[in-house]
Amino acid sequence: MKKNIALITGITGQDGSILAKFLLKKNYEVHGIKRRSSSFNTQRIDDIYNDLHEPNPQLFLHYGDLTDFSSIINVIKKVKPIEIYNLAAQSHVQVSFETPEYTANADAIGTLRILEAIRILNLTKSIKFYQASTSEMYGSTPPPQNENSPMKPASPYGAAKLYAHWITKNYRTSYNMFASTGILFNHEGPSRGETFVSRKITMGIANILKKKQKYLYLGNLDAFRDWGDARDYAKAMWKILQYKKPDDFVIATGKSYSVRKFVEISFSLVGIKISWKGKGLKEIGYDKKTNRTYIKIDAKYFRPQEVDHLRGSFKKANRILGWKPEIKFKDMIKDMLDKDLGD
Ligand code: NAP
Ligand code: F7E
Repeated sequence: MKKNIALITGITGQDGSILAKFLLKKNYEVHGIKRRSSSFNTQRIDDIYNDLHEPNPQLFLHYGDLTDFSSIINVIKKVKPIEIYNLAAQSHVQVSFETPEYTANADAIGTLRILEAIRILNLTKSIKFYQASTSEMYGSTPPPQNENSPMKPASPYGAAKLYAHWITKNYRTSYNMFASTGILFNHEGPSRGETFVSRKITMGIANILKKKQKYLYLGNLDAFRDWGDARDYAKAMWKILQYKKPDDFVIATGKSYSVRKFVEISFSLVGIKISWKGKGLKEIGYDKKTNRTYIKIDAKYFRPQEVDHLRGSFKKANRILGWKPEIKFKDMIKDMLDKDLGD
């Protein structure tokens, strides 16, 4: 029987690595695009990568970069996938304020490059394309956000992703391509990048308990996010491409918590009750029993513009794809803490 072949851009990232494992379990042949870097950047997929000299390899890596059209078109031509998951991106919102042009090049034009490669290679009828859209596209639109909510991005990242979202929809309509988007709200887990707030908190706690770090420095504690578990969300990406027609789907949990609450729950899981005192940059999070300070505020973690509150409605995905989040918020934090305490 002919194998399903998937190509994942961003395979070395959180979602790419989880999706690769998910697709391998479904018996796909999985190809991934990785960037050249001066040291190894495949830690998240090392456990599934077999030496190609061994019999029957199922995972293949190709050098490429979303800012380099020739690498994109060559990989697609060589691999001829039936599904492409475009997960590669400069995905850090704060970093996008410092590298706005690069972020637009990789996240916005990078998506266009893939769509153009598919069109130029005359593969529009044989490839299903998935675009990793994001709740950051909603920006200042108040919750709950769904597929029809206005999109008012509040960062170079959000704006670049909105271009990618719309160009995907355009190629769907203009060229009758199977091009879908998943508008995913924040999703985390033990392999989350260390500078996103969730992982920064769980790693910070582990480092404090191991006496490797004294304080956890954070920015805005009062933003609300709808945090799900990346393992549930990888499943949603696959389901989106298995639906009979291309479409757009919000993937979220429908619940939101503040960063402050994330901190309180995480510390409570290691037996520390956090209280707060002070205001603004002088605010601290501390343990009343011991008077030990754990959290301090650093102005450098505040963004030029904040997205105040994201909480998604996943009704459409539930109704059409039968998808719902399975892993509970607290269990996800526990898994992250277990990983960081064990490292
Ligand atoms: P991530 O951990 O930051 O991974 C990003 C991946 O993209 C990495 O493999 C990275 O390679 C690769 N990459 C970056 N720039 C590239 C370029 N110019 N060319 C080729 N590859 C490049 O992100 P993630 O959390 O897995 O998110 C996956 C996708 O979903 C991203 O598009 C993100 O914007 C989007 N998204 C994420 C969330 C979330 O909460 N996680 C929510 C909504 C949407 P290196 O390993 O070499 O850096
Ligand atoms: O920030 C606040 C920060 O960087 C969450 C990406 O995956 O999800 C992610 O973007 C909140 C923000 O994620 C710190 O101001 C406070 O309000 O973890 P984050 P994000 O910006 O929501 C979306 C859906 C994506 O698509 C993105 O790719 O936490 N915050 N103090 C902090 N954030 C960070 N990073 N570091 C702090 O010290």
